[in-house]
Amino acid sequence: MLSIATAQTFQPNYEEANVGNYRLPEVLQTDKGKKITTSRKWEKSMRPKILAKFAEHVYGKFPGRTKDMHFTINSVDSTALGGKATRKQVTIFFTKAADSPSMDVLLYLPNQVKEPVPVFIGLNFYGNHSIQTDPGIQLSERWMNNNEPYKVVNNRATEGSRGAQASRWPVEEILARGYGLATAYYGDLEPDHTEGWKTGIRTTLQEELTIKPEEWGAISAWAWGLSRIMDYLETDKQVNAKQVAITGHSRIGKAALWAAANDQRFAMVISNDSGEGGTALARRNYGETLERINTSFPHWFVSKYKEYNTNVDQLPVDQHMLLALMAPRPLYVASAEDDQWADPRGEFLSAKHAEPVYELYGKKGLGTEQMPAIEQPVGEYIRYHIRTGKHDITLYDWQQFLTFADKHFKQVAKAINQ
Ligand code: GTR
Repeated sequence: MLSIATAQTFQPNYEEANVGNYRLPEVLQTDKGKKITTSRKWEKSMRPKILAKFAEHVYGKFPGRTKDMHFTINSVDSTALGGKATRKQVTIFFTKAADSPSMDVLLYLPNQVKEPVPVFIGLNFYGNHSIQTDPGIQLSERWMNNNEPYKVVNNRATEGSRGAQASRWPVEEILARGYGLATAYYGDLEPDHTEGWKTGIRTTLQEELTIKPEEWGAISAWAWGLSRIMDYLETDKQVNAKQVAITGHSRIGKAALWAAANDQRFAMVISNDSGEGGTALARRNYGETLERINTSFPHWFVSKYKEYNTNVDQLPVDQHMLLALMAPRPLYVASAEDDQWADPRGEFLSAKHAEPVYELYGKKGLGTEQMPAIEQPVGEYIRYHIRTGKHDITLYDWQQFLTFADKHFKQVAKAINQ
């Protein structure tokens, strides 16, 4: 929760002229000043070091899967959404105990495609039932933030919560273009409040994962869950697990980036409005700052991150280095014009400064020094757009992501046309 002092005194800077000077850590230079010039050296020495720095200073550890993790398929309905989709609901149990911590995965697959399909994967904010009005989706019984318009009452979803966030999940569009969609409620992993860790996996799985709750933050716990969904997808014969695009909006976009940094099975990475602690450069004083995010959401990051509250220049990494960890995979960074809190320019620059690593693989990035005009996406392996409107994920955003996926996951179009 916000401390009253910070809430009253924090004045975000929205003037480009007042951003101040900063020097980013070099993504291709070792601590001893040596230049990295090949993708091999990047992978062997530099990449692991940067990843370890993000774990130590920002997000905390990212453990492997639990030994006894297993899946239960609860339902498969091939007549979902008027016959267009197969809806699968799968529970991932993390241990073999009767009361094992678990997460519920909802998977939609397009019925018109017979081959294994590429899949978009992303966590949701209000339960699987919130992404569609589909009455067949199991209603989440977990704790969630109260929300009047979404009919979340006493921290629980109600029947009226179905489809509450449907505008953020254009399922029919995704399916029509030949993709599947996998999602789970982020609160299955850790409820998003300062005490959430006490009931989330950072506590319930500490023995299985041999990790203490304070060794990772909520973002890392959510990211870990994304990898566990991937574990399931790898077992599903209707899914092309080599073509899974990880997506996420805002805080879940931060989690998606951290998951993809650790887990290179995600073949494409999409960050939507992820801002501070996501794609935006930490060193730019614009909109939300490192100090402010640590004050509002102390549970998201490890406590060491707070040491940089007032001296961000000392942080051994910046967010362009996180984006560089996505290379050579296609990466999409999306911003919104009215989401100045997330610092769209800082998101663009972060993508820009990740380019040298893509270049080591001969992959073209944004291909421009200038931030593009509104709704004029740019770039090849790193793509960027800024759309009109507020902090949100919209049909426009998804349409760009789908086109990006069509381009990089080429055989999709072929499969549909057969
Ligand atoms: C804001 C937070 C942002 C972003 C956003 C969200 O309040 O300051 O960093 O994560 O929440 O998740 O919608």
